[in-house]
Amino acid sequence: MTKFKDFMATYQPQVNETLRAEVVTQAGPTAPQTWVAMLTYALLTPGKRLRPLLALAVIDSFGEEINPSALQTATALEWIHAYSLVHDDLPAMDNDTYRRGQLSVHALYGPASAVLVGDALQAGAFSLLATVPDLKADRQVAMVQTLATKAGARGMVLGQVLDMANHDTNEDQVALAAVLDQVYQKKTADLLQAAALLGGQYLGLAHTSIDLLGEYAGALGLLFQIKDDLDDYDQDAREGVVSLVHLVGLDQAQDLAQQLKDRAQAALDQLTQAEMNFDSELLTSLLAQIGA
Ligand code: GRG
Repeated sequence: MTKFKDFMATYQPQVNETLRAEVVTQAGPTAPQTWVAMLTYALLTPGKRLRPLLALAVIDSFGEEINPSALQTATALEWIHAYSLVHDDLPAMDNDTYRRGQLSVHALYGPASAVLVGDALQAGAFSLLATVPDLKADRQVAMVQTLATKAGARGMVLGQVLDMANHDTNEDQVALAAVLDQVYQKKTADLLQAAALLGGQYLGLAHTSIDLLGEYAGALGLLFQIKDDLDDYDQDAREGVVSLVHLVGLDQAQDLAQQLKDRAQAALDQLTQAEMNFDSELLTSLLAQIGA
């Protein structure tokens, strides 16, 4: 379990420094300071940086160096994640005043600015992938395509659409649980899956190995959400929030969590068989950390 914790402690500062520098580059030399400040605020508020760290962990697990190209690739995921949080907090969406323990972007700068910050962060993510230094163009294109698919109309944004529709539904428990499972897959797991896939595409791995990374991270992403629900079980009940765990019950949720752990571990085991250079220890440690 400590291996991924150590990895986080080592690379979180480098991820943050890369994010900070990229804002300045993307905004350009003539950008107003207030605009740079808004983008920096949205990206640099305290967070785990789990998505970039997962992409970096994949790269590290194949013995490759965490260099500026790897960091640029990985941080593109945080640009998408940050945009989704900024837009999710808007008055027209969840209307949250606080995010990551600080004022949300719309609460601090106003909703119109928050829309624009999210727009720029989303576009910026693709610019980062398309300009990764010293990376073959076919790998850049594959990464752009993957991130667009996982973040867009059939991925994370669809998760939000389904979630919004879900609030108005009168379905029974079983149907609701199925919808929520779909929401979790799209809203949470798809971007984590993109992180692992991007790591594999950055390395130029065979499709079969990239698929196994996707399998691992898809299960990890769902586990991440179910664990979050399990941790918040009592608080959600008090606040009237209906999570998947409430719908299926504690026992079944715990069974599901175990199945997801097993599925993720099986993907890592297959990858170990398929790839001589792959060391599964770091990704196993992340799985243990999320599943603890
Ligand atoms: C496109 C508007 C729009 C929304 C997309 C991602 C999303 C849907 C909304 C954000 C809110 C939310 C609760 C999403 C579920 C994913 C999730 C658990 C986000 C929190 O991720 P962490 O725990 O957060 O990694 P930090 O702050 O550590 O980065």
